[in-house]
Amino acid sequence: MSAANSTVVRAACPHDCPDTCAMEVTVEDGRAVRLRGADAMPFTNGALCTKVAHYLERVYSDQRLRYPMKRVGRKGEGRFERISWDEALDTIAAKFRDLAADDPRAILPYSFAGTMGLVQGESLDRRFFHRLGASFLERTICSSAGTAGWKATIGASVGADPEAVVNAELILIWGGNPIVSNLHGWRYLQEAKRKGARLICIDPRRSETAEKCDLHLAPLPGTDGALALAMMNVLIAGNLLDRDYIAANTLGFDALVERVAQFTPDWAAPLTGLPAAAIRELALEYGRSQRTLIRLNYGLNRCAGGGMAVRNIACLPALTGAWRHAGCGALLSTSGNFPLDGQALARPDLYPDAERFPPRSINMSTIGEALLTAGEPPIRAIYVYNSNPVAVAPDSNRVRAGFMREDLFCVVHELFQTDTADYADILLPATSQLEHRDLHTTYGHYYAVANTPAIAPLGEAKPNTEVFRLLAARLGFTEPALFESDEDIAAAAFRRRDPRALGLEPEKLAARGWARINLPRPFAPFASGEFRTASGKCEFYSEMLARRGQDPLPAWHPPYESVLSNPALARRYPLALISPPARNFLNTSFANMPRFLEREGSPRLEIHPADAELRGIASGQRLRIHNDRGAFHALAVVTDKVRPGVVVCPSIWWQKLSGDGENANAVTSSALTDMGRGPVFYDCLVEVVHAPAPAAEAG
Ligand SMILES: Nc1nc2c(c(=O)[nH]1)N[C@H]1C(S)=C(S)[C@@H](COP(=O)(O)OP(=O)(O)OC[C@H]3O[C@@H](n4cnc5c(=O)[nH]c(N)nc54)[C@H](O)[C@@H]3O)O[C@H]1N2
Ligand SMILES: Nc1nc2c(c(=O)[nH]1)N[C@H]1C(S)=C(S)[C@@H](COP(=O)(O)OP(=O)(O)OC[C@H]3O[C@@H](n4cnc5c(=O)[nH]c(N)nc54)[C@H](O)[C@@H]3O)O[C@H]1N2
Ligand SMILES: [Mo]
Repeated sequence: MSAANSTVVRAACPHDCPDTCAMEVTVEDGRAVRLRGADAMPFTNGALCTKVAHYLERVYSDQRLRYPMKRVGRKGEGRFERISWDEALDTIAAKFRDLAADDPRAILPYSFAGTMGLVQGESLDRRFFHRLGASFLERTICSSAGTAGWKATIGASVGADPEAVVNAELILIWGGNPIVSNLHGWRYLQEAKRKGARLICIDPRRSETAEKCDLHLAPLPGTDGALALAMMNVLIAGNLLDRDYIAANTLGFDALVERVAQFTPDWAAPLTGLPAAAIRELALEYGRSQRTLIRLNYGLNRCAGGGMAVRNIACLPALTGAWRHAGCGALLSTSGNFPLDGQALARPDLYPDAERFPPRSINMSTIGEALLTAGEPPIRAIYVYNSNPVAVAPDSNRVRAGFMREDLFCVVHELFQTDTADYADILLPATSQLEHRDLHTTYGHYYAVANTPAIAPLGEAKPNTEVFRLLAARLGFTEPALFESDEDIAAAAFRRRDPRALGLEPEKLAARGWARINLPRPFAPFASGEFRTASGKCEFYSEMLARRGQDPLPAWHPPYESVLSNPALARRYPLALISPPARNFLNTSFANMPRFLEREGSPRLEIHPADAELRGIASGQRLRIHNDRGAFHALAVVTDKVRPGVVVCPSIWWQKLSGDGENANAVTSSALTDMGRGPVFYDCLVEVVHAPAPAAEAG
């Protein structure tokens, strides 16, 4: 029976994924009853991933926080008591007012990509904390190393058109697992394969994607920079070059030739753990065709040399001239082509008194240290939204110790009672994507997607923006920018006069739900140069890096922790651990939903038969994975999907749902990358041993 009040509302998937799907929500009598991928949106193509296909279970989950609460137990214990919104907001405002009178930089916002929406993720929140004069947060936890490396070579986060990749004859999938983390992008790669393209996957693990490729190369983690240098060496030595393209569109070719002469395949072989012949063959195959695409992802930027690795890889297509063809070249992110008005969204000009309080930045990737060391001023309050730092930040023992501080005032605004929420003094209920308005750009295609609210907020949940408007009023702020409606914020997000914004007008977007930015189709961004660097060239020699006193040329930055770069550490902890995305989780989002917990089973550690045998380990046994920073437990999966010397824990588990109160970040390091000050999650040596059954472990 069809309900009288049935409507279809256009929505956007808010999650941190390159695909940013357009969705349609059917609402009957105020309740969302059906959610599907929009058919007409080319990239979404009517399909959703395994997780978001069941999104309504998340929206209507009985685990949703429905009203504000204050902590009644110890920090981390997770015991709370219901309070009113008035009490919650008054408490926060009073605390912030007190701290701000002394030094507002004692207050730190902490957010990431729980929603990727411009409105709920980077508008009023930014304005509010700017106006307050709070510390700035360096949002580095995902992609900042790769972004910086790409920027040094290419200039901005712009790359090959993901809808045109069928033009490529050879595709390298490098440091990414699109079947898991970029499913809609994978559809285009598969189409290329059907049309005859050869797919090569470069990943330490034989991932779901590697299984479907023509060739899989498994370098040791953190060694992609060396592999790319050796490929350049072979291309140059073999004269597999587009000399015209190089002359017209690149900077520093002669210096590059000189630099990479030393980086032969024989040099790279022991570093990468790949045979020199395989490296040479890869480079020759790459150099033989101009119609090549490198689809990089951020899996390879989470190590000491993550910035340089991406910088080196980004040099390859300019050597062969691959950029001449649409869908060819390389693709890391498409985000840099959206004509966003960042100043209008975030209003950094609202910062009150830069002379008295020089702006201070805190790196989110080292939040444990930031909370534990006395800064100037120390952090006395943290306001967490759109993120779950206790579970996702590296070196969780330190992160938890920081959040344990009795004198730290902690606000968490969340949909669920996450590991981080357990440390809140005040816990606020947040709306889901179906309950608020938003506007999305993306890093995986060239469409903007609008999100119209479909249902009323559940319980007393409020959108991020609404809470900041209420707090601004309580703090006596009067700037109109702090009280703008979500609709007005969305309407001003794009620079109207930028030709790329043609077609992105708010009314048009809201009506159809999505629109491609106004770019030629297909889009070949660097077919005739026009790189986004200062020189307008692809910079083999980077003037930006030179100015900063850094090595201006491609170089090799070894991992902090590996058998070759740190043999003393490797004698105690010989195995390299990586903890890439699990198929049924999205970072820690969805990792509390029964359906997905059931599918993932329990934390697993994939280990090669040779490494397992050495330690007397069999599949199904409970393992303890440890190093000097900490330990966590997982069930052994003995498999040749991982190469010897590497172990893999699909992630990210909620600590409190993992069985032992820990996840892979118990052992990861909070050291930072060479560029972009990013985290090094996949640069981590461990040892693995049998663990006693959990019962015997009590105490
Ligand atoms: N289902 C699902 N989808 C997701 C996510 C999720 O958690 N779950 N996360 C989202 C987020 S936050 C992001 S940033 C994006 C991208 O997410 P990424 O974390 O970049 O994930 P993947 O694209 O899966 O790439 C990880 C792959 O890189 C490999 N890898 C690890 N270390 C190295 C290395 O040193 N070199 C090379 N060559 N490969 C390495 C891993 O084995 C893995 O197969 O995906 C998003 N999509
Ligand atoms: N070991 C290991 N650690 C990793 C990674 C890894 O591969 N291995 N990957 C890293 C990467 S790439 C990333 S991007 C980070 C991800 O780290 P985060 O961005 O922190 O991602 P999530 O864990 O999904 O947490 C997002 C939270 O935001 C909440 N949320 C969603 N929408 C809203 C909203 O509208 N309002 C509010 N207030 N809250 C909302 C969700 O419920 C969720 O709990 O993790 C990093 N950590
Ligand atoms: Mo990420």
